[in-house]
Amino acid sequence: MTEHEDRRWMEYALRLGRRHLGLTWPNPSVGCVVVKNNRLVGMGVTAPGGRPHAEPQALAMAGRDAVGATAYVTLEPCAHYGQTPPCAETLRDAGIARVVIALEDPDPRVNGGGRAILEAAGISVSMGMCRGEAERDQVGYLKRLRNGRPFVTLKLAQSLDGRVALASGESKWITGAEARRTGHGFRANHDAILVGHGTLTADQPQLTSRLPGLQTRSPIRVIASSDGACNIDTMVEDAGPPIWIMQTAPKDGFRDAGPVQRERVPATDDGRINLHAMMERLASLGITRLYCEGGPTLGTSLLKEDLVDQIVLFSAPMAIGGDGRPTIAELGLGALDQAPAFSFRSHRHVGDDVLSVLERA
Ligand code: AOF
Ligand code: ZN
Repeated sequence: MTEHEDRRWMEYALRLGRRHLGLTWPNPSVGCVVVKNNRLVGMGVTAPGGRPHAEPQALAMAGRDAVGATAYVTLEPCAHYGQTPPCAETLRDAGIARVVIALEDPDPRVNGGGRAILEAAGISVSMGMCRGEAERDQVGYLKRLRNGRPFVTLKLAQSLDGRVALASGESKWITGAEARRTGHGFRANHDAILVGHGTLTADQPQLTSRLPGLQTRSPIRVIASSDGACNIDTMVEDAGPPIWIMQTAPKDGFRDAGPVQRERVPATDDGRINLHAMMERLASLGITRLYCEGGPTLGTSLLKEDLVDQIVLFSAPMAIGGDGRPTIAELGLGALDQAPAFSFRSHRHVGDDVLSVLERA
């Protein structure tokens, strides 16, 4: 197999893996393809809920064609006994001759162990094919393992002069329908969506993914409300995904209906939610990819706390003026070199608006 062919098959496996981003937490969404004589004989992606893993599914499809074949996996095959045997052993026992892996699995139960099982069986292993793309796809999984918090994407939708509403609060609509649809698409590949209590009260959003075909992909709905008070009646009624309320107030004393879970998190000195502690709690609950549509107050706090890894910025070709409400509130910077800095990763037109994706510099 030439390097060009290896790359092509790994890209195929990466595309498969991306399909279940947002559905497999706390597990990564891994893609696997089995190839024989440069022909695809099996493919799999980590199932919703995180199990079964990708490899046994791809091997089941390949059947006896797996003997002597090459497997392309976007993450090192696991080495531990869970509900099923380690994927590295399953690949070995299926007769796979060569395994191409994009990225080492830093899970302490794996961490080189999968590769070692394969090599001990005389299987040829290539590590690092398309590593950069695989890391990008696995940012949530990696962030939670390495930093104990989810990868945080902040969504902003604003006028060309950085405003989200008129002084009156009127904000419907600044960006157009296509931008809003694209925003819903982002919801679908995240594990959870976060809003502040202010946005919830102002907009009464459902926070679900309502794009055709993606209705079953709505993330957990997380609401940050330090005193725990929030009006979630419309959400409880829509039979959508669970609602988690992050609050500093005691959990008892609330009478909740439906799929509501309250989590008590530590407060800051001035009585607000300690956002670092909240992120740690979300990670311990399994969240790896968090999408914040939070509104200016929450977004500004996340920026201040350096908790924003990526921004998706929708900009509308409309001026609102300095009397409008700013996208980002006061940061109280004393010098420019203290400003949260990002680098542009991509731009594209969505309807009449522009979508920019920025990542933490
Ligand atoms: C693979 N293939 O498709 C995935 C892997 O709780 P368990 O037993 O499912 O194990 C979770 C761990 O398995 C997870 O932390 C990661 O190390 C690995 N995920 N491994 O071989 C897969 N999703
Ligand atoms: Zn596995």
